[in-house]
Amino acid sequence: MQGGAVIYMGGKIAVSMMCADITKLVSALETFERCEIEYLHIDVMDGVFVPNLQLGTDYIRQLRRCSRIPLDIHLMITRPEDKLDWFDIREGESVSVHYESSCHVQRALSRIRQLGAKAVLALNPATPISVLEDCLPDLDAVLIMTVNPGFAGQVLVPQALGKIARLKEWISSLIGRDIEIAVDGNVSFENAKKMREMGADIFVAGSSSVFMRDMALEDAITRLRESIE
Ligand code: S6P
Ligand code: MG
Repeated sequence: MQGGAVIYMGGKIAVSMMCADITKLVSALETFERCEIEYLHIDVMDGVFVPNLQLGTDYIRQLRRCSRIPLDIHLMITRPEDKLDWFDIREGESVSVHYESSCHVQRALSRIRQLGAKAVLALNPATPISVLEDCLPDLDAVLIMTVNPGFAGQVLVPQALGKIARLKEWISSLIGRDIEIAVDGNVSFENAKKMREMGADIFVAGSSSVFMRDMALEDAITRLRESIE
């Protein structure tokens, strides 16, 4: 290679902030900037759509003040179309809503785009990819849940791997171009490699990789990058 910057062509990493050690948040954010992490993944849970409560609107506002990394907001809430304005969504951010969370997902997706963010539709493990067909014009990416949403530290639902490959092929046969595929849940170093082979582009990294207890953040990020090259 002569001069010029090295261009990284591998998958992108979205670190799951719900798995971060709150006592080391500032230094973790510095590490993420240094390692050129592509997104901060924010899990928002309402205790209704999923049986858990997680990160709120004030946390999100404060995080924007502490980091320049774009947010990837994963809304696990019912009727997200009525609540999007709570999040002060910015241009360049990415926002996912669940197909299963509303009968008005198209309204939610088009509002997300209107706000300048990337519109992403998330599918639970048991939801077939065919439900995406009439949403494709409104989508910038699809989020394939590889665990049932609600908690970190779960085991991969194995059939979700084949779903990534089927989705990749189906989208290009239908519209003749690629739409980014994100994967979320038990994205371990080993699973990430398989997910990459199946066609995943964005990897949500939680307790199975970047936030492993016995590994330094920077080392874990390097290892994950190697798995998704
Ligand atoms: C789960 C949530 C995820 C988790 C992440 C945790 O409902 O959407 O984003 O935070 O999957 O990662 P891990 O490696 O613990 O499964
Ligand atoms: Mg998530």
